[in-house]
Amino acid sequence: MTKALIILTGSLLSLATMAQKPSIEFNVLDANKDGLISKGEAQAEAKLSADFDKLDLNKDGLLSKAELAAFNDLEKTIKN
Ligand SMILES: [Ca+2]
Repeated sequence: MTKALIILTGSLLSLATMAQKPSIEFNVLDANKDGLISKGEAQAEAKLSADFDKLDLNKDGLLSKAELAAFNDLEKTIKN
């Protein structure tokens, strides 16, 4: 019984985590599915496009998943 409760609680927690998904979905932006967001792809999100150069930490003109995650973290920080 306790075990079932723990499993249930665990599922609820993962649901809660899923609800807090990143404000911007990497997979949605990555139109050509090459695993990187180009400047063109970033234009789908005005805010992301505006901050593109700031987020492109290694200045390769592309945003990696990690770089986008940094953007989403920043967004959360601003909201809180
Ligand atoms: Ca891409």
